[in-house]
Amino acid sequence: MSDVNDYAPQDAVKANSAADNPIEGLGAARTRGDGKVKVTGEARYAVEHQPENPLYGVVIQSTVASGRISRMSTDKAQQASGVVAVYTHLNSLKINKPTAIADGGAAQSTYTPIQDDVIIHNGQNIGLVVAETFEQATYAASLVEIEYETSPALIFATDEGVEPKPVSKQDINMGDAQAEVRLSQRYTTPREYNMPMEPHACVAQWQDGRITVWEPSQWVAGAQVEIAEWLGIEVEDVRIISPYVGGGFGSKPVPYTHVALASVASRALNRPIKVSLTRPQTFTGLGGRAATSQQLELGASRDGKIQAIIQRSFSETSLIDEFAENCSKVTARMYAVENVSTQHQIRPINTVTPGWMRAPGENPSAFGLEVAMDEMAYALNIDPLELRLRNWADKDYQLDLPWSSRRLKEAYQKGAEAFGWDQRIMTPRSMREGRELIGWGMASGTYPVNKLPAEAKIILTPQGKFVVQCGGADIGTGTYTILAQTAADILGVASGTIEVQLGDTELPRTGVAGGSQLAGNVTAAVDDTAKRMRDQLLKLASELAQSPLKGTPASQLTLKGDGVQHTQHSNLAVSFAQLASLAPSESLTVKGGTFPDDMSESERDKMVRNLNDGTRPEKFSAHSWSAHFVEVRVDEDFGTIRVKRMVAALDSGRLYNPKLARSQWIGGMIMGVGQALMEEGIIDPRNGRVINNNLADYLVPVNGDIPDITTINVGEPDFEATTMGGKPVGELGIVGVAAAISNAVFHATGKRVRDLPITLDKII
Ligand code: MCN
Ligand code: MOS
Repeated sequence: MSDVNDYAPQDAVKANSAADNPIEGLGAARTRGDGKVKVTGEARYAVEHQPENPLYGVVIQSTVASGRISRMSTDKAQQASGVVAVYTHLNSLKINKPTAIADGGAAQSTYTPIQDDVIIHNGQNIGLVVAETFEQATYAASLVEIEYETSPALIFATDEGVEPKPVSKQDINMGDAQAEVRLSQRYTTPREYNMPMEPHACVAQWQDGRITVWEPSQWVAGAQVEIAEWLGIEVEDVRIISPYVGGGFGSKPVPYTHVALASVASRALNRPIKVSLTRPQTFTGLGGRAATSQQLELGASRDGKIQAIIQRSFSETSLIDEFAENCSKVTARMYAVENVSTQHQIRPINTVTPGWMRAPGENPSAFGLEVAMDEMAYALNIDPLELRLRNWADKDYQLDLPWSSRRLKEAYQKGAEAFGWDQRIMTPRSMREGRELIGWGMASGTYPVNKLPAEAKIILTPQGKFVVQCGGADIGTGTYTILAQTAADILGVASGTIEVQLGDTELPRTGVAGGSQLAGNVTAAVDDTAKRMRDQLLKLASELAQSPLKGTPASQLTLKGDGVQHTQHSNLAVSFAQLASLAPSESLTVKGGTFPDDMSESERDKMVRNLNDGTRPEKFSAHSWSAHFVEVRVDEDFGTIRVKRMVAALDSGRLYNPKLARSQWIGGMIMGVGQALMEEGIIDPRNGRVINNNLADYLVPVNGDIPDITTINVGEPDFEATTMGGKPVGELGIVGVAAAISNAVFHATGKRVRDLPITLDKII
């Protein structure tokens, strides 16, 4: 991998080097503050929390896809050594059905385990064995005897069969577009899995009518609601603790049924319980990205103006929940096309309810559209980049709104330049080196700006240090680091001296680390809070009886050098530690945030507990943008595909931390390589079992698969998009990568692969 220093100079934000930005505020390429505790193992992940006298729970999963449990015997398991309880539908341990997100709740799946004998998918969580040790529970789980009465199962979503349900439909202006050149193709993506390093594992501890759950969470406020619903208790009686998350990639916004089992079992037994899904169990204990299929029809004039797009797409969902991996999210937005008709349907089958996975919707949507654009470029014999420029959207045609900012042309230009795109010979199979066919492909990507208010708190400690608190998560993204940088800017201290606390329902209200919005939401909240703290400190310095600055108007004071100084006479000063010792302690905690001042506490709760309450800028259409350029090498004899180079130019607005933004972008791009070339859940057509349910068979890229990656920042602060001027980063990097790779493989081989992943059997 290339050196982390090759991110572009930050022209967007003035100060970038330590010399320019000694406090390492926003815009500085500061190294992650949580890096050391993670590398040294000091950081405790959820299931590493060791309560006193814990029990261990092991989940039992079904081995058929459809039907009912006709007989179950837990006798042998219950008699095994160390076993404390075996919970199945045979006991009457109640779990309430949680409210789905669509209905204002926090449940991504409404399945409630162990309430009946019905089986709706293979690998369904149907029991929990609880023992004194993990090994005892694992062994006892193998002793549970289960027989099934199976019924016919729908294993794959297809064109035929199930009654589809349209979830989105749009006709921008379907006039009778006359197109000289038409193409119509189907693009598919398989079932994919998030695969975070940290498995889904929790510790649930019931105590005195309340429950505390150490649960890796992208959204503690949501986890709190769902667990309260399962247990039938007040939301306030649930505490979620999640300071570190070992990756989620969309799989950890909400807890899944193993957490319901852990929570009710802890209450029933009145002891803390640890439950960890095994890696194979994570494939069906929660859902990954749904398989998708889209038929795209593009019509264009000979000179390369796209005149119409018609799209019909579907994705699979479970029999009980409506989850849509909406393939039309990008279709009407990327280009200036007047006539667009899209319809996305969901098709219920016998699977676990699918879930979010990095850029749900945008990701398969961009795969279809951006490969189709490449196909159109070849049909018209126009350079693929040139075709995109000829269809440049000067506004959002879908919403008929101006862009808040769209530096995609700059991205095309700078990306192409860095890649050397003008050296490309259009004809497939025309570039080679020895046995290797060389393919150059490109594609665009985008991700929308989502927004939600948030709260924060800042405390000045007796030692004169600042502590920033916020309920948001850091799932490996850098939230800890950028919040210290945000506060440092205002408080004038080095960001490394600021402690940030995150991931706890006891901390100030914050919404989800999802939809690539948390950075924008919480930097704005901390910025506001830090300004209130600054004003408070200036006031204290000028008013406290024993302050050396007493009587100096606050307007002549400033925060500098770890204290308050006179703007004219820097020797007139009081240190923060000194102020802390002089001031009443309640004056040293300041709350702030971005909720409207008059909004009630309960309204605020409702907002952070609801995934549908996010807002978008009203007068503008706000998005991040990207242009990907990829070189692949295909061995002509063996058909092996290697990615040789990747260049991406990206517009995420202002970067709060260019080093972390780059790390996020390349993380997304690497995931895109996996999606393009490797990732595919292989399902047994006989019984719906996920065959490759482990990291040896479900392939994700390793170091050796990843080439040189160049990222070029073309963003500029966009204050129409967000308060702090930044746009989404976390999910942007993956969108469009699979299309760019597929297009490169076509250029190398002449073989168009429309079904991911692009494995060698598809190009021979
Ligand atoms: N950032 C920045 N400038 C901006 C915006 C963001 O420098 N204008 C940087 C910051 O370091 C910030 C990070 O990028 O912490 C991500 O910010 P943002 O785009 O707001 O995304 P979220 O904080 O909401 O994080 C969630 C997002 C999502 S939705 C998925 S999926 C995903 C992703 O982040 N999952 C991840 N990146 C991940 N990275 C890791 N390591 N692990 C995951 O599970
Ligand atoms: Mo990300 S898939 O929105 O958690």
